[in-house]
Amino acid sequence: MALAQPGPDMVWVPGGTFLMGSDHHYPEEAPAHEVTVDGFWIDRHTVTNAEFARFVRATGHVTVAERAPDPADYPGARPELLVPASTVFRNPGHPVDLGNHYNWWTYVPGADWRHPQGPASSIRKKPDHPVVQVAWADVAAYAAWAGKHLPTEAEWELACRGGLDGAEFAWGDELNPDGRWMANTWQGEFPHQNLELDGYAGTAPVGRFPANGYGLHDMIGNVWEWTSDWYQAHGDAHHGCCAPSRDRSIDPRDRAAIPRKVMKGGSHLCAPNYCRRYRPAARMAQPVDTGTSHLGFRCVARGP
Ligand SMILES: [Ca+2]
Ligand SMILES: [Cu+2]
Repeated sequence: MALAQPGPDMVWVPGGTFLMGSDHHYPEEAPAHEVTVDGFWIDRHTVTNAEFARFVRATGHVTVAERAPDPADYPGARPELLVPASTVFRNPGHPVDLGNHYNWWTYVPGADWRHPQGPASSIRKKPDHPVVQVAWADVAAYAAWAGKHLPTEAEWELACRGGLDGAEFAWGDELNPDGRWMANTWQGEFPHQNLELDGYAGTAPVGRFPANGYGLHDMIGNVWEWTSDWYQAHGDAHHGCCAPSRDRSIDPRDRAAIPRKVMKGGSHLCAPNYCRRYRPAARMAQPVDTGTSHLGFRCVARGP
């Protein structure tokens, strides 16, 4: 299916030069540097469960989480982990050591996009929530089917800033202007106390929070979003020799040597006491084989 004309569910982001990254937060965001991007179309909201279901019906696509991993790809992995499964957030119900993310992330057999919290969960009442538990191969297949692409990190960040170059947040410099919640994040002490002051404990239906300056919803919070860039620390690109590459995106401690993409935007799990990544400059590395209960995506279309 080719994209003839972007529909009303996409908006045009004018190209230009903007300040990407930040010198005031996590090291992987620095240094702030000027980047020039051509104009492009981008989805107004993240791809929903209903939209992903249409793609699966049309193509028969089976997601990464629904397939058993090949033992050859995961040397040393315990056999009981080589089953269809995905990564689910579980509220431990009490304070835990924040240095160990296994205190709230669990690898759950049977978790997939139709069962985002595990086999007993369902998306039946969540057609308008962002699809989650999708790995890179899944989102790339969706984009190809839709005649679109995944955004580069620079495209994504330019779109997220909504015309407010250099601002802290996608809506300005205050987290809660006039006391309002502008995105679905985490209030309270992560990971055990979710005060839900913004109205949502987990994902929210798309479009429930105010749009940014370009008319885009949920660029910040709700779910992290895949981008097409191989992960590299900004600092390496600026002080080192090399352009980002698939091989250099691999965490040297990872025995399976899974390459990593950049994900952006933060999620409903981002909390002041743990992860202040509800900002346009924030970024994290995500292994391409791994979907989670707080990671989704949206697409772009380029050219006239
Ligand atoms: Ca929330
Ligand atoms: Cu976070």
